[in-house]
Amino acid sequence: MKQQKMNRDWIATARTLNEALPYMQRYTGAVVVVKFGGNAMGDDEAMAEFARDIVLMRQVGVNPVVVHGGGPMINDMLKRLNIESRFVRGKRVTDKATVEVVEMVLTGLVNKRIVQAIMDEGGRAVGLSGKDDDLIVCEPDDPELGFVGRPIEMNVQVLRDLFDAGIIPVVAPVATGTEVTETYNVNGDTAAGAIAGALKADRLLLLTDVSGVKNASGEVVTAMTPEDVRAMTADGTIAGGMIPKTETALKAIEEGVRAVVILDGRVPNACLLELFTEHGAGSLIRS
Ligand code: X2W
Repeated sequence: MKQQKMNRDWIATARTLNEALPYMQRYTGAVVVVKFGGNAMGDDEAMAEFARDIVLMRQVGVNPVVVHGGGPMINDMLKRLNIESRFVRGKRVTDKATVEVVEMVLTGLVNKRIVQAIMDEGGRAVGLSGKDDDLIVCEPDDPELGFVGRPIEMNVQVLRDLFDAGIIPVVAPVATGTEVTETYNVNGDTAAGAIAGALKADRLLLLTDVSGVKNASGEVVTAMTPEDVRAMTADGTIAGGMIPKTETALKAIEEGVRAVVILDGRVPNACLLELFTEHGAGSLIRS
């Protein structure tokens, strides 16, 4: 009995690979920016699974870029250091002490955890922040937020150089300013959108902890246009934490990204489901 079941699973695996061929062909050479939010990062096993998906993408000829968040990890460290923190319109008010912790946690702990996970799955990953090779140059986003940056200049050649070398870039959303020694904390979605826009990526996948954009009856909308998003925002269907994500999506599409998908990163193999199966996952936004 057991033997038979295993045989059936192998056949299903072979069929899945067979059916994935047209999708793999479609995405050969494509640039896919994956925003991996702190809330979408699970335990070590989930991290390994995510890393495996990214390595598989690279293996079949996709150029993935991972842009990560780490809000919950920053919160933990600020708490340990007894530094109070608050958010205004979804962004962390960032003073000098906070920006130091943000840079340490994101470029240190979180970035290296993802790099290591990709290496452990047999890929090649290099971690960098927006400071490296001036990838992301910012100006202050809003005086009320302190050292929170809004990207004004992107230098993505370093990412193309890494693609050519077969290396997966893993980017922490910390940036440099126009003045020397400035450090900016950038919202992870904003950084991912700016990178995807500058690369004119084929896909921007925003991995989060919700299943997608929901309509008034609470069902996930699987495909929508920027006009649909604007209408759903105007009538209040899209609200709260979803707004920064849909705003990022609209801006990225304006800058030339072909499509943006907002999906649940906690679903196993969410990236593969989206790219390599007919099923797709989450909400796809495209003109
Ligand atoms: C974020 C950066 C990390 C982030 C922060 O300080 O939490 C701002 O709010 P998630 O996990 O994607 O939320 N920056 C300006 O975006 O993390």
